[in-house]
Amino acid sequence: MKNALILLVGVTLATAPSCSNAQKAASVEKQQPNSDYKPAFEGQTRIGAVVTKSAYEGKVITSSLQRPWGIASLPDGRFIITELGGTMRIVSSSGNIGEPIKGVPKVSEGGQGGLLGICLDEDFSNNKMIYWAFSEPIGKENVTSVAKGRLSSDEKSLENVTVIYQAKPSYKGFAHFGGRVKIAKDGNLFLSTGERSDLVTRPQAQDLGSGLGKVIHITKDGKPAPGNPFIGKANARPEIYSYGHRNVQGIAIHPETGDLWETEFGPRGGDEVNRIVAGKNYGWPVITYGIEYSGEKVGDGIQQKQGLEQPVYYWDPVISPSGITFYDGRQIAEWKNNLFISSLSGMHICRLVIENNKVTGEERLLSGESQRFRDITEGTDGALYAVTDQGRLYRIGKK
Ligand SMILES: [Ca+2]
Repeated sequence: MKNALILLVGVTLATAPSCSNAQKAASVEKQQPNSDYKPAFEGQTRIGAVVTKSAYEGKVITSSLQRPWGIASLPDGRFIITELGGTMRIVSSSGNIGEPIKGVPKVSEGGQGGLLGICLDEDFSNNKMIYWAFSEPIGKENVTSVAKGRLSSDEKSLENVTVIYQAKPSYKGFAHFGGRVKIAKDGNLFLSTGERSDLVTRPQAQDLGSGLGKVIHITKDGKPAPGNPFIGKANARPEIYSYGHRNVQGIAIHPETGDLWETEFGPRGGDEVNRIVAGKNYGWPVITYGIEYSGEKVGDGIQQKQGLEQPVYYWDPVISPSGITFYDGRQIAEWKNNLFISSLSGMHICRLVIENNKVTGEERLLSGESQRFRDITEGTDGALYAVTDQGRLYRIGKK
C-alpha cells in the first residue's frame, strides 16, 4: 500500500506518518459521477488505487483478427477465438491465425449480435468438445443460444453441432445478448444473457418466466442443471440460476471459492461486479447506480431495496466491462486471485484485488493502448491474453 501511495502524485504523505488513519490511496477514477447516488457500503465504488510492483508488459501478438469476441486457451498453448461476424479460428501464441473453422451455425449478425463467448470442455484434451454462445436467428427475430460441437481431428471443422439451449423469448433487436459461457464447478454450464435493452423487454429481467436478463445454469445437453433454485416453482424457468441482470458479458469462477462472479453493463453509470448466489435477484431495473442515457432516473431512482442484492462493486462513470477472468498467479504472483476485466469504453484492463469477497484495490492496465478490450483469459504459460474490438490479441505477462 505504501508503494501505491508514493506513486500517486500529490498525496501528502508528510501529514500521514505512522497513524492507523493513514490517508487512503486515491481512486483510479478522476471523473465526476453521473449522479449523487451514495454507495451502500464503504469500498463499493472508487476504491483506492493499487499499483503492480512486478515488471510486466502487454505485447501485441497480432492485429489481424476481425472483431474478436471470445477467447479460450487450448491445452497446447494456442487459442480458439470467436469473431462477432460468425467465424471461429485457432490462433497460435505467436499470432498465426488459422482459417475459419467450418460448421459454425449461422448467426444473427448486426449491432451487438453475432458469434459470442466460447469455452472448452474440462476434458477437451480427450473429447474435443467446445461450447459457444451466439445470437441465433429465428425468423425476423433472434435469441441468445448455446451450441456445442466436437473439433475435428484435423481442426478444420466442428462435428455433431447441436444447439442445446435458447434463452427465449426471441426478440427483434440487436442489443444486450449477454453471451458468455463457462463450465461451472459442478461440470454444468453457465450462460449469461441480457434483457435486450429496449424498454419493452427490460422488465423481463425480473420475470422468472423469461430467459432474458439472467444467469442460466444448464447441463451440457441444455437441460436445467440439477439443484437449480427455481425447479418446480410455478411460472419460473428451471434453468434460471439468478435474475435481475441487465447485460452480463463477464462471468468467471473464483479459483478458490468456486463461486460464480459476473460483470454487467449499467446504463449511464452503474456498471457492476456481482458475486452470484443461486436464486438471488440482482436488482435490474428496480435498483441501479446508473441513470438513463437521457439523464432521467431509472424507474423510481432507487439504489437499494430489501431482498435485492447489492453489487460487490460498481463504476460511475462506466468502464463497460466485457469478458473477465480470475488469475492464478503463475507469472505475476501479486496478481493471484485478482479479477481482470476487459473494459470497452474505458479502454483498459481493469485489475481488481478481492479479499473476503470485497474489492480492496483497483488498477488500470494498458490504458495507453486505446483499445476496446473485449475478452481475457489465462494462457497455459501463465500469462493473460486479451482480445480487442480493433482486432488485436495481447499477451500480458512477465517482462
Ligand atoms: Ca444489480
